[in-house]
Amino acid sequence: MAHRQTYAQRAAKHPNPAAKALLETIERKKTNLCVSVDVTKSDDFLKVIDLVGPYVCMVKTHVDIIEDFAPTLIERLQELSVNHDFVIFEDRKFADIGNTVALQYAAGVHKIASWAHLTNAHPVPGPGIVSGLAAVGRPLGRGLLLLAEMSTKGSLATGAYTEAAVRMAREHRDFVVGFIAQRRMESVATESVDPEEDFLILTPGVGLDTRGDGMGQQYRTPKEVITEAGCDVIIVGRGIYGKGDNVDVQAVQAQAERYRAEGWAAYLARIQ
Ligand code: 5FU
Repeated sequence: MAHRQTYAQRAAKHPNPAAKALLETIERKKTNLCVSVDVTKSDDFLKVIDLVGPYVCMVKTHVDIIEDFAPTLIERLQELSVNHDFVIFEDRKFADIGNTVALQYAAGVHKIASWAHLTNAHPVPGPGIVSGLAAVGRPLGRGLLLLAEMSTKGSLATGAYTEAAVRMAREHRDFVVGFIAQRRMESVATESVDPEEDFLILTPGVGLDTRGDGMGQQYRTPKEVITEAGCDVIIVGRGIYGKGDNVDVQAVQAQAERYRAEGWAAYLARIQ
């Protein structure tokens, strides 16, 4: 099973360029931490990313929440991605027909496909959503994650829905590189498992100091997520930067290093 191997072993074999780059970055920087930068002002966005950059393998964005968005923000983000050596994941959660998501991915204000190494989609419309996004993203060497589960209380993405998401991913392994999920998916929908398949499991809902946010979010620790549930990347937002305004430089750096160290120790415990 993929999660018994090291990130380096998996990087060496992975056929998708974005997934390979992520696995290589994790190994090179010894971090499986992705920071989700959910702030609404460009200055705060760039400041938080610059502070957490040394500690992360990936930065996750919700670019549509930036109030003062301008195309130059993407240029700054790309510079930070190169300088700090991290992969960019736009958490767009596409959920429409193939033709529409292809347009949303390629065009509009944000032109996500031109800069996000990874993005994600809800499987709810059926496989056409993957074909639509793949038509845009595959020629660019991008990768897609399907939302097989969510971290929130009362999520409907369970049981037969999660199984259908896994089957959909197995039919599009050239572009679908993994899942947003709370556990590994190898044991889900087991009728057609290729022993060579290596889906990355990226997991939000991670916090060390609290178990929820009063709006449905549920937090687990890096140990629960990486060691016990076998996931590959911890996604942490407010646990690192709080509300994201009045950024306290030392506090943000200290939290980023704290989550990095916890996530990496949890990985070492898993592969030993
Ligand atoms: F798909 C999901 C999910 O199931 N749970 C999530 O929390 C995505 N997320 C995202 O991770 C959510 O949109 C936030 O951007 C981030 C979690 O932020 P937090 O501040 O760590 O709760």
